[in-house]
Amino acid sequence: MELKEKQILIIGSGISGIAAAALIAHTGAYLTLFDDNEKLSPGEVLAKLPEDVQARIYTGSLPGEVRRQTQLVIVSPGVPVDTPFIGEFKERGIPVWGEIELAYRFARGRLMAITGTNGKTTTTALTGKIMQDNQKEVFVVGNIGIPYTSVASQTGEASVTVAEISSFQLETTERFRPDISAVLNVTPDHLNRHHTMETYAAVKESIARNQGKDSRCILNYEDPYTRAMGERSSASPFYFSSARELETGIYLKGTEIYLADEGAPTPVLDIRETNLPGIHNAENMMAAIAMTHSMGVPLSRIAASVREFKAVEHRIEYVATRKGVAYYNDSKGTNPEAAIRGIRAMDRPTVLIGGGYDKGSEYDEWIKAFDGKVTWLVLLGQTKEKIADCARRHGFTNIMMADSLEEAMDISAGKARPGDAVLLSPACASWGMFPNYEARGNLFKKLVNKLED
Ligand code: UMA
Repeated sequence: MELKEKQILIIGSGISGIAAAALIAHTGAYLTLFDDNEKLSPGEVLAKLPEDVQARIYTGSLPGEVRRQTQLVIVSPGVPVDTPFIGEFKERGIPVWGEIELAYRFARGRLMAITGTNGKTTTTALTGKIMQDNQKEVFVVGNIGIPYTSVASQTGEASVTVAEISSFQLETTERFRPDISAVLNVTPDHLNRHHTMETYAAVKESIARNQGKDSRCILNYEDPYTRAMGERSSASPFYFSSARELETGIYLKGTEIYLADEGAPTPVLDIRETNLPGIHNAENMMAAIAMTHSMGVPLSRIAASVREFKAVEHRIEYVATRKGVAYYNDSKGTNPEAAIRGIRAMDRPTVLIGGGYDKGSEYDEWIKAFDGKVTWLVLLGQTKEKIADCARRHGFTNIMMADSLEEAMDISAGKARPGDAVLLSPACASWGMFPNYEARGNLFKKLVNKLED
């Protein structure tokens, strides 16, 4: 689509909206940037835009005249698309693209795209590392925190882009067609946005919708949703399994990962040689290995990169298991949005340690993301009363107060049952109690390692 002189409306002034505006700015299109948050002033949005980007800016509400002029809508991932506001554009036949679709139309080179309910950030980071170790121009983008639009114009024919794609982002794709895709698993999540599991799974499945049989979609054989996707996919399914040997595919046998792809099974690596503990991580590794192998990277080189890979410290970092309870350090979850990712990454009942320095954040969305998973909330720091009030307003009352991280750990270890997780993901900065989040995370890890097994 020729964008020159088109009236384009970008919705959302978070990192996606700003990057989308910067990408379109030089096409000769007329840009309008709208954010429905009435607490934001147009001046604050303007300050986020690069100096050479010209756009009309509206916050709170959008005048009818601007809506009527709009010829193309670009939505940020956080914008739900089944609302009357978006419906009005669709009824008039105005295309509504996500920021990912926009980036895809500008991008060059090969694209590897990963989705799934859990593990997609680790798999994307690992796939990115394997490719970066073996290829010159590799971009790692998407839900992982770097908008695809922010790199799209830098990509060339020789580039490889590794993209973490969320269900929010898939909802508004159209031509988006990865050269290789992966759907790691589908378990209940984001149901407030997608309403039913069927819709949510269908959105995930759409990652491979435009692929042909000449390209692969990597799928989890042990997940009923993703196994079924392979049976009807227009792409070539290639399965991974942590529970059985596959005739063709990649699987875990004991602690060894084997790949069987047109030939006898080849051992790739022993998961004990890696820094990624747990079966869920074996699955993430298998997906990354299958994807990079399908891109032509030799297995020995893939194995070397996987052995070197370290999960990002303090970011949903697995620390240890004590008395059947898995401890996770997400000290880098210093704001509610980051902490939402922390809690979403948990796949079991969780005792959550939160609270810290007051940055004036609102905690409603974080509390809503608890989604029945949080059994106890253990609070510390300046924000503890504010968070407790907010949690109670949302009907969550299993709250304990602590005066120090040491006390919070004692309480959490007492409340957690075997099979549970304890997660430090404070949604607040560490200041006032620690010099920085690293110090907070390091103390947490020290306390975990001191716990008796
Ligand atoms: N807004 C509107 N109208 C709406 C909704 C939001 O105007 O109907 C405005 C908000 O007021 C705010 C802005 O849009 O100013 C925020 O946009 P956004 O929520 O799309 O957030 P971005 O900053 O652009 O970040 C998004 C992803 N956010 C979400 O999907 C909610 C980031 O994933 C992603 O890293 C980033 O794009 C780059 O691709 C976050 C996430 O929580 C981390 N993802 C979910 C998850 O992992 O579970 C899906």
